[in-house]
Amino acid sequence: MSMISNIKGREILDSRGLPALEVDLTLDNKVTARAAVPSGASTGSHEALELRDQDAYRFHGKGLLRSLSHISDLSDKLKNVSLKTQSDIDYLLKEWDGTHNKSSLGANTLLAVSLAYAKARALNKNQELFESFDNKEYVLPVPLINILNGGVHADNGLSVQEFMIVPYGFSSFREALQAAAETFYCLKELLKEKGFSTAVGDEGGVAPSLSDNESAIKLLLQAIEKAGYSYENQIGLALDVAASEFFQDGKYHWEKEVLTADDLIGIYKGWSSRYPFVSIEDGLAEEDWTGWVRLTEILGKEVQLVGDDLFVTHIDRLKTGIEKKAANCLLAKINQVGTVTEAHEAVKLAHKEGYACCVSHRSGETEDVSIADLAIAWGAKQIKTGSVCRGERVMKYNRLLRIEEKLKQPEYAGKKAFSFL
Ligand code: 2PG
Ligand code: MG
Repeated sequence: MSMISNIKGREILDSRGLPALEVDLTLDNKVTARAAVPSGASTGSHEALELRDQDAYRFHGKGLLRSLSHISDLSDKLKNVSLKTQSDIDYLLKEWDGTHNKSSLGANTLLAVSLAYAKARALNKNQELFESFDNKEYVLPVPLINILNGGVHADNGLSVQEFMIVPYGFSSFREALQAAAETFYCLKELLKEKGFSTAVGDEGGVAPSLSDNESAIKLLLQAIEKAGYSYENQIGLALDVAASEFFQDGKYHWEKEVLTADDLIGIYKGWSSRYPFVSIEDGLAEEDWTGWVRLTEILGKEVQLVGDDLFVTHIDRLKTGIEKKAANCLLAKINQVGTVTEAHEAVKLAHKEGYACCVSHRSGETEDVSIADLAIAWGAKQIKTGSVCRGERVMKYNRLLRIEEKLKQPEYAGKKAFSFL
């Protein structure tokens, strides 16, 4: 592997207009790779630190000048250091940061460098990013497509953050995406007929002011039917409840009520028996381990239970979950932990322990489409990257279409992505 000759960072804007970090990493043979870092709105409190300047006079405190200065230091330190593998550079980044939550250099700073290096390594080997890892069994992931936004991604008052459709019953990614897009058009038509707004939220899903969460679920089912698909065996449903957002003083503040974990589990149980749910993410709060264990005992055999804020892509939190038997799927977000290697390690542990894995975007996204490649490279079989609307979301789907076209015998994960289907 050639050596790093320069790393140049810059502030760009993400899909919400907030500063995002981008770097161009150049090797001594002039190969250059560019990577950009996404950013969340409903962040788990155990996520690695996203370094922002907190200078109220620039970008309302969200500037990234401190990160840029760290990147310029890292560029100097990494020059002419001999690196062979991805973990070589990630180990150094982690060591130089030296904190448990990347609070000295910032997880965004580290990820910009780590991801750009991953892309440069692939380019240098004349490979696509998805080809540059050990796994050579390339399976196109099932997308969990957030076509109706609520929670902190919209201002419609719905407590559930993401209402997703999951087109698993198709033989290719292309067909699955087409079915999802057609369902999305039908959802918008239905909303228009009913006099609701079709304006979209942060992740490109519509964000109508509905009276309650269950109305949103019913609308999704109507849209699937109207588009001519079956919710019995083609398109399932998924939620990201993002329950930490409405957990206060040990209670869940849900649709004007104050509920216990058991009350919420009861609601999910009822919904799962009435509606075709395949996945529920962050159904309970990040600290409610007792609730999570019960939720998993009660629903874990019939529905995928995804830990996002619960695990924050951190191997230690995942280990705790495995020991306690909490959740059965890891949501993998590279910026939650700060390096490609650490996120990959978490995915490997999840797979080893029989947990499913879904690679995920953030609500603040950029033109960087690496997660499409990583979902394939890591054998994740599932990807969550927003609606079939808004450029920064569809770019990831389009990347998957191109990869599918490039593969000789592309395989779509389909039902195999979910152990109970
Ligand atoms: C989530 C994500 C992505 P955010 O909670 O899963 O959909 O949202 O990036 O705002 O944390
Ligand atoms: Mg989430």
